[in-house]
Amino acid sequence: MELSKKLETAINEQIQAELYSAYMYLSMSAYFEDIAMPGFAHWMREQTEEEMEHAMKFYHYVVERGGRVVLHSIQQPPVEFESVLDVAEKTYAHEQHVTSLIYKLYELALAEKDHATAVFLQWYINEQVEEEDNTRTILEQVQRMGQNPQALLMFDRHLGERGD
Ligand code: OFO
Repeated sequence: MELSKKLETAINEQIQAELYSAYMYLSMSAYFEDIAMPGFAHWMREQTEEEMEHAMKFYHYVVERGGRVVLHSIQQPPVEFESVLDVAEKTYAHEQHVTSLIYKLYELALAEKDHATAVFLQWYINEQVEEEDNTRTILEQVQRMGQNPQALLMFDRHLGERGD
């Protein structure tokens, strides 16, 4: 069974969304480099790599199903942020948004009776649980630190020491 046109289009849009996530996280990483928070920058580089993997997993899936990958343009991500807290809030909100996109895609796969795609998307559904959990945890930790620079610097060191 070939991938329906509707699903092909929707997955291509999701590839764009994943690449935008990578782009946005890389921009956040650059912001952290700029404010001398190398640990947070490292965390965001890791996020960037994960998003590239998410995009490529979809890419290979479209190819495997005999579809055509079409890459769309990626909008410019925000350059400036207010603070570490601002980035942490935006990251968590963004992951929640991505979860809603994955859910929509899953619902479309069910509506199209494409069970292979529904099964394939279950990996993303589980991955989003992890993504939301990680970003929510970091947000809560940053919220607890408030504007205490000492605590933020210690947390920055901790994030920098996490393995790649
Ligand atoms: Fe691809 O999960 Fe984050 O955005």
